[in-house]
Amino acid sequence: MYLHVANGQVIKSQGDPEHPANQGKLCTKGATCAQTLNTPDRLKHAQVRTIRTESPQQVPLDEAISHVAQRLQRIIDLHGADAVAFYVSGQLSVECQYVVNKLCKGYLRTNNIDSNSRLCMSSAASGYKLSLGADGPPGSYQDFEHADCFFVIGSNMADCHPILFLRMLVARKKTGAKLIVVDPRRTMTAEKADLHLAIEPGTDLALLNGLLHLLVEAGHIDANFISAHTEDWEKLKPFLAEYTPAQVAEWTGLAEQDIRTAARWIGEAGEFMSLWTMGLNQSTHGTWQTNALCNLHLATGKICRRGSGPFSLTGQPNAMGGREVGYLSHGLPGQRAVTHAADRAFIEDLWKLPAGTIRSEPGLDAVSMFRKIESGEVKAIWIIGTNPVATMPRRAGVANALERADLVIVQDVYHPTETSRYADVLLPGAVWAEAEGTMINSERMVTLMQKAVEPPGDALPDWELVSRVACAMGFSDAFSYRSAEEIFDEVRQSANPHTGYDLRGIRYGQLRAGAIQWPCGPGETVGRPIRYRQENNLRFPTESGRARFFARPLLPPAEMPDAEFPVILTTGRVVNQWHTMTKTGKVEQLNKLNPGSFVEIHPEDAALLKIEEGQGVEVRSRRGVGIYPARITDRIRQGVCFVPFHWNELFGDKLAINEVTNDMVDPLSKQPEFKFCAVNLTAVAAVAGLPGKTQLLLQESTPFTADQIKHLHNTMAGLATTGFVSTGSGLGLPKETPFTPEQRAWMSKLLKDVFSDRSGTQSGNQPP
Ligand SMILES: Nc1nc2c(c(=O)[nH]1)N[C@H]1C(S)=C(S)[C@@H](COP(=O)(O)OP(=O)(O)OC[C@H]3O[C@@H](n4cnc5c(=O)[nH]c(N)nc54)[C@H](O)[C@@H]3O)O[C@H]1N2
Ligand SMILES: Nc1nc2c(c(=O)[nH]1)N[C@H]1C(S)=C(S)[C@@H](COP(=O)(O)OP(=O)(O)OC[C@H]3O[C@@H](n4cnc5c(=O)[nH]c(N)nc54)[C@H](O)[C@@H]3O)O[C@H]1N2
Ligand SMILES: [Mo]
Repeated sequence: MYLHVANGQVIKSQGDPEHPANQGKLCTKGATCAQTLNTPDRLKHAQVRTIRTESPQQVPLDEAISHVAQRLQRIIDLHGADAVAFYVSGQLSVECQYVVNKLCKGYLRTNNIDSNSRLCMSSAASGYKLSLGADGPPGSYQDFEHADCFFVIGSNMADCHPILFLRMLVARKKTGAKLIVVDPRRTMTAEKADLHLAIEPGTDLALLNGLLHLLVEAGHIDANFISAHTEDWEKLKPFLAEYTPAQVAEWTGLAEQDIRTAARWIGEAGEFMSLWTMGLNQSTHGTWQTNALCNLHLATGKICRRGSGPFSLTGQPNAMGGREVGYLSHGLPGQRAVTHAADRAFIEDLWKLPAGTIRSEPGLDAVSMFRKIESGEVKAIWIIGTNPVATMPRRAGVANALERADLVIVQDVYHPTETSRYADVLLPGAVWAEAEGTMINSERMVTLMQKAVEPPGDALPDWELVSRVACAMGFSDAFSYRSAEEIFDEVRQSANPHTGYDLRGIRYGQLRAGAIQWPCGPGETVGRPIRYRQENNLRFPTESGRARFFARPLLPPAEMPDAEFPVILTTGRVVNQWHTMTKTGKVEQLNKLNPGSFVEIHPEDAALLKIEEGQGVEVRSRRGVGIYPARITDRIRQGVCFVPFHWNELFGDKLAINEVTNDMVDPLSKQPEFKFCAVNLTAVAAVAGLPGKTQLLLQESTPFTADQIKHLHNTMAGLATTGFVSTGSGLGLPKETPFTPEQRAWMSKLLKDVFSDRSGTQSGNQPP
């Protein structure tokens, strides 16, 4: 991406036509990102508090750094290294992810570091590792132009990977490739499909096994590939018998004919590509779903060749880079694991540590980490580039944990966020446009983010904040990096011949001219688009060199609907907002397009529950409750409702859907089941989503007619701040709405009262 800079400020962003991933195209969020760099809530200075009931005060950065170093050291001295934990992000640079992992696992000697990838890609990662031997997709985006059939399952690409989706649509126009979309909702992605399978949530394993059953039956199996490159096929085959089309149709709620059509298209396709994201990963069987999907490719031999393969679409910009440098609790740089003696020895060497320094047990995964803080076993947490109070399941437990902790360090670029409100120390990070650093996408393309402008105030690149704390703790021999490039050169030394991970041929100098894909060995100038294959020799990075089949039976999600909680809740994203909206929530154009939260409900469910369009609906689970305006639509299955997770407490009361979600995890990947829990729905009178006081006043002393209130319900419920326009004196109702000037003035005053209250709590004047 190019940034246009004037007077030291980024004024406009523009796509880079040479970049291999997007060829110059930007989505709405990329196109407007310049507006998010310099906002009033930008965190420009460090803040510290030593007394819990007070709010943090601005201090010089050096003071904050030595404060962090001393307090961490004291907690380690008193309680041991495992009393400290790090929770980091797939939105940080490779260099920051690497340095924080090195500090934690190598120097503090605890493996308690995990990242928001745990909520995102960890089921794909564990699934790949079991099926193929190493993490990451085996192919590249250029496969799009060569596939004859796309199988998109549990992914709303049109909204969440819009540029890639466009690339797929363009490719399909040329190649005539078929598109099958498996999603319980008729999303924008499903709308473009040749075949939409509106599956009953949580039953994808039945479908995947059922498709393989049909592929076998039709003889669409590559026996040569199976015998040359895989193992355990014979164990899988008998297991498939149960997954007859009739049985699968019953389990999945799909038409038998549609299942047969999908199998035929996959079987008859010359090249077959499958794409998936959170609809499969965020499940208590996410790893198994990845295995079952890989089974389809291995059985048909449609993998590791141009146009074919299983392809998980990574969510965050650098979650791939983070997984590669081992920023999950079991990982080490170069796709290595703490559980492998040889991997530990290699990294101890690289980090110049005595043998036996790195601990061999995986540390705490994200969900366990916050539970252990809640129970008092872990005393300190350093959170970098993620907003767990809004994005972890069962968020009330996360908030409790942060209240309970002795020390909460939050390194962010904005304040307040839902999480920064709990911080004892706030460290000001620089955003990507203000620092150098690399990021790696789903197809292993390494891109150098180049510095366009200076960070504001005392803000520093994230890697530098971490390195400076490490130096203050006495590790200056290992952390006196002068640049991100120096760190990258260390990362390059972690190449792994076993998995093919190899950045040795990639240097900052070349990256300045353009992105490069790994594997790229010494002396090479371009990467390779297909992994595991050298000319005609295909070898998977498992011990035997063969990929593995796994028999993965259909099991129910952790919490099934019952009489008390009869409806399935699934959660996810909208096209113009990003996660907790710390950036997109500030862009007027985006807020106009996706102004507020909502709950999607099927018309028949709505009729049964007497819920009207726009009316407030209480979504309640065993854990908590949220209130959202109803969006009644047949895009969703009966018995299922959908709520986006973007709007949280900074935007109004009772908006945080993670108050409601379940924190049960996949036993292998430890990824939580955000896509399935049991809820009940009740119509409520209040205008959902508006701050509590607004709701109350609207009911009590309103100068509005019944029709006007309905209008307010329909247009503004759930919008909180973002549903209003800014007027000279604050927020107000848009001009084109049917209200008198007096009513508008009344509303403006109300909003002023409400939001001046809220900004008081937000800026940390009161303890959380
Ligand atoms: N606009 C936008 N784009 C984003 C992001 C964002 O916040 N906003 N975030 C990025 C990140 S980090 C990620 S991880 C990706 C996520 O990208 P996606 O995974 O595509 O997005 P989600 O909306 O979380 O979920 C995808 C779909 O899964 C479906 N689903 C739910 N339950 C099931 C099920 O049981 N089976 C199947 N087959 N499908 C199911 C949902 O209906 C939904 O349409 O998006 C990335 N891109
Ligand atoms: N219910 C439900 N919950 C979900 C999901 C779901 O589908 N449903 N999806 C899950 C998934 S896939 C993901 S990836 C997570 C995302 O969850 P989070 O990562 O918690 O969400 P973000 O809003 O992206 O948080 C990023 C934080 O980092 C800050 N930040 C941005 N840039 C920088 C930087 O350069 N440096 C620093 N230090 N900070 C920065 C932002 O201001 C923000 O506070 O949410 C998960 N939670
Ligand atoms: Mo994600």
